[in-house]
Amino acid sequence: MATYFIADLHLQPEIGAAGATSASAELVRFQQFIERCQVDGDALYILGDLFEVWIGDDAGIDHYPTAISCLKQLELPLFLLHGNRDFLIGEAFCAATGCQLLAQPTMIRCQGSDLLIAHGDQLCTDDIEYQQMRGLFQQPQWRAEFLAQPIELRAQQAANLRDQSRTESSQKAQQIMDVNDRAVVELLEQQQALTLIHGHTHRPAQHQHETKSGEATRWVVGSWQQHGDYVRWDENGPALLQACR
Ligand SMILES: [Mn+2]
Repeated sequence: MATYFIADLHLQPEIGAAGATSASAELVRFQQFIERCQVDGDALYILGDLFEVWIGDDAGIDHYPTAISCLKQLELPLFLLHGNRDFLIGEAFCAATGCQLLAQPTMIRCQGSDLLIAHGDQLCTDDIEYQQMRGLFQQPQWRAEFLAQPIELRAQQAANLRDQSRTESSQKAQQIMDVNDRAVVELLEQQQALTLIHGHTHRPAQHQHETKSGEATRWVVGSWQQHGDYVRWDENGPALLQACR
């Protein structure tokens, strides 16, 4: 049996402007991946940014019908962490998919090992502007006010935020948008963890870090769009794999 981890699928809304549904290559790959999980998986962890945009359960559940029914059909324990694109996923999504929402970060037990899971954006502490925005989105008042608006307005605001983020990202050094090593070590020590799996940076890799408790390993799950990156953890340990290779 194996435990599966995915992050940053950034699935696009399935309902087009004319109300027609369309299955993107990413969505088809996601469906195939879910079928694979069913074969030998004992759990699936989604480490954030499953969706490109989520403006509330009242809109999102209708915007991603195939992805939702795919998750619902999966007969495995299913866990989800918020990403920076889909942090408004809530209880209605969980009810529709059978997914359990986990706090960020969370220690889990996997194949006999303890490990820490997170989306990863909280570790990008060199990006001050980004962390300020993140802080705003965490505020209950901001969330309540955003969700109180009509769906069309929310969709427009989310599109503006994504445009802004794209422009800013293109002007920032790659280094600034990666995790900060000190933040990683602090988190590992605070959580007394020697293994961390996260996404967000779209830079699949295995890194080593020196901590007070010893050498720690950090696995970065890649994004879905290029190769369908995921982590599969079985009795031999974790491995970075690609769905379309
Ligand atoms: Mn992200």
